[in-house]
This record gives sequence, C-alpha cells and structure tokens, in this order.
Amino acid sequence: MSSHSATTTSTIPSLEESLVQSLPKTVYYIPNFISSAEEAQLLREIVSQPKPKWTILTHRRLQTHPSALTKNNVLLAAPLPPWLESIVPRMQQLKIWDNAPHKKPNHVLINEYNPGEGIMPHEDGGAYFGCVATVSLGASIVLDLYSKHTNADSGESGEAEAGAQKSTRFPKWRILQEPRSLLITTHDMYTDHLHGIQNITVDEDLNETTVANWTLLGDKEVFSTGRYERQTRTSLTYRDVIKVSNVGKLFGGRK
Ligand SMILES: O=C(O)CCC(=O)C(=O)O
Repeated sequence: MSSHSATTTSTIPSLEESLVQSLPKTVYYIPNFISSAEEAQLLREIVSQPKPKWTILTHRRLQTHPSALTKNNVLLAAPLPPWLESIVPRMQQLKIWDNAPHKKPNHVLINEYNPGEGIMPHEDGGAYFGCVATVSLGASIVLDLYSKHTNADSGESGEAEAGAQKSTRFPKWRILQEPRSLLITTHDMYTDHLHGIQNITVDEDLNETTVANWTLLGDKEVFSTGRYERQTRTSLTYRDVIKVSNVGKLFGGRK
C-alpha cells in the first residue's frame, strides 16, 4: 500500500489540478481520495453483503445498489446504503454533479476483478447523466480507453466494421487507477469513447509515455519496474440515473 496520506475533505485537489491533460475532455484523476481506513471499511461492507447481492459474471462479479434498473432504464427510488453514501458529500464538493438531474449519484455498481478478470470495452449509455465517478479499492488496475468512432465509420459497411473491430482491439489510451483513487469521466470522454479492462494477470509497459495520468499518480514508485502484478481490485462506480420512479418507495425500496 502507498505510504501517501489520504485526501481529506480539506485537502481535495481542485478539478483543475486533477485534469488528465493528454486525454480528450474530460477526465480527472485524484489519488488518495479516500483513506486506508475508509477503504478497509468499504471492503468489509462489500464482502459482508448477502451472497444473493452478487451477480456472478464470466470475468468478474458485480453488486448493484440500491437495485438494478428496470428494462426501461428506470431506478426504483431508494437511498444508497449509508456506507456508500458516506463519501458522496466529498464528491459533491468537486461540483461534478451540479448539473445532474438529482445533483448527486443515486446508483452504484460494485465490480470485483480477480487477477485475469476484466470487462469488455463498452459505453455507459444514456440511462445515466454523463458523469461517472469511480473509486478503486484493494489494488491498482489499468483501464483502457477506445475511440467509438473511427475513420472507417464513414466508409463502406465492411470497412466500418473492420474499423470498429480494430478500434476495440487496440486501446487508444490507458489510465492507471490506484487503490483509494477517484477517477471522473465526463463530457466527450463519456459520450464518444468506450472503456474496458483486459482479462490479464499483469499490467505491463507502464510508464510516463503509455499511461495518460502518470504525472497525477499518488505513488509512481510502485510501478518503477513498468509491471504490476494484478491483485483483487474492486471498483465503485457512482452515477446519477436519470429516470427514477417513486413506486419503489411504496414498497420501502428494494434491497
Ligand atoms: O471497474 C472499473 O473501473 C470499470 C467499471 C465499468 O466499466 C462499469 O461499471 O461500467
């Protein structure tokens, strides 16, 4: 674990200082956004959730709080559990959700990746306000970013397909997410790009030219060999679901 001290409410860097400058707009990276004690407490809460709260997927497992969206992308109104809500005021200080419908996140996905696990390139889509805040727990991992549109998009359909396939085979940029960090993705980077995590056991070739947020890392020493052996890494992705139905409240919210 890094020896760097945790960011406290009074020392959160400004968004301006946290901008990942080499990426299309807009990505912010804040190392040590939460303390080691907060990280440990969040991990304890996650593992103590009842087994049915986990959805087992091929390459990771997933919890959804307060509940999964309906097939029409509606969230049944219910509060986030207090342990997930606890760091929301700190995020709100950054004013990233000031223009969101509910001014704060109302939904959190928890993804757990063991070494060798990942998530296919995808976009988060229109169910959410265009801003996602990701808190990383337990270990570091590389997030790959891909352009959604390629030059071939304007060509014949065969070419477009080849271009699209190529665009998800080779990431255009890489972001290194350290434990306890906060990554904020918004604007064009949210709408026009895909993101994914490779199913590998070692992240390699890590240096200032290959990692977009290298200068913002909390502890570069950890990556001085250019290699990082994956360990279990858990992410909390906070989002604001646009459509919320109060029907959920009639039933006391779904747990
Ligand atoms: O674990 C991560 O950092 C990415 C998760 C993700 O892509 C998602 O929840 O859509």
